[in-house]
Amino acid sequence: MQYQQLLVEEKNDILFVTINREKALNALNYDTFTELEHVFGKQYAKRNDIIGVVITGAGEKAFVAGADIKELTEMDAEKGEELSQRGQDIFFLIERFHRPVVAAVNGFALGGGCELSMACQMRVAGEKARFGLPELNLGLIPGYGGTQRLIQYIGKAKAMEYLLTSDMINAADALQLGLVNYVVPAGEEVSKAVEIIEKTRNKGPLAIRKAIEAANAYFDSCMDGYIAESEAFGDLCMSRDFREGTSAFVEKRKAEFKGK
Ligand code: DAK
Repeated sequence: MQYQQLLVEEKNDILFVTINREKALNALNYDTFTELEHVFGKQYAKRNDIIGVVITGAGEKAFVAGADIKELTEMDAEKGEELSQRGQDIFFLIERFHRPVVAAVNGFALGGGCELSMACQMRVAGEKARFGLPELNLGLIPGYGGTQRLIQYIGKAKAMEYLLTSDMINAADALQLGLVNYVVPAGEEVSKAVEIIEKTRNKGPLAIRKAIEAANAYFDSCMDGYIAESEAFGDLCMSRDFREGTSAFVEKRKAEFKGK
């Protein structure tokens, strides 16, 4: 697939995905969702050589200013539910990706943009970043997992406040609330995201995959996270990576993991 709405580049085993609709403040239209689905669900789903992904927005003003409001024409209940589920499924691909996905939030992250950032496993905010779920202003509610993930990150009391008032959350407050991992000077969001991903480079790839699966199981009502953790632990005990990791420790050398 030729990407029209995204810039997708690989550098030093890291994938950089930029939502590239600067004139519309990187609003997520239907085609952007299709391309994100292709990147995370097909093109890079089995690429074990990629050590992490950075998602950011083009320009200096916005990460993503929401779903493309101009595309949200009237729709019936069935179509609305279907589109919401489609968005949720695509964001699950990001949340469950086998390597860390870090959002480099370089400006407004509103509505679907805030939801996209929350589907990433970590968030680095620039000083000018603003998060918010303003859907109620449009007579809607967040439809791409926002009602669920905001509570997961900041707890129900503050999440209810931001959900019901549509107030924006500035970078300093986002850090204090636990919504973002770091706040950095504007322009340094991507390099900080890369720094985090680089710290995971030499870990066992299978262990990283299983850690992500087990952590996500905590939030999956169909799963028991403790059982998921034990199963993942058992699987890893059978891996060559586990034998390599323990042998390398005993032999006082650097482990060379093969992801097997
Ligand atoms: N969609 C489309 N275009 C947008 C946009 C958006 N979300 N946000 C900004 N733009 C466009 C503006 O229309 C403008 O385009 P032109 O007029 O120049 O053609 C350009 O980007 C620059 O924006 P502004 O001129 O407004 O820039 P300002 O600096 O004055 O203001 C702002 C920046 C971010 C405060 C403002 O643009 C703004 O309030 N934007 C809208 C924020 C927002 O409400 N986002 C949507 C949240 S609701 C659904 C599932 C989910 C959703 C909906 C349905 N279903 C399953 C059916 C989710 C919806 C949302 O995300």
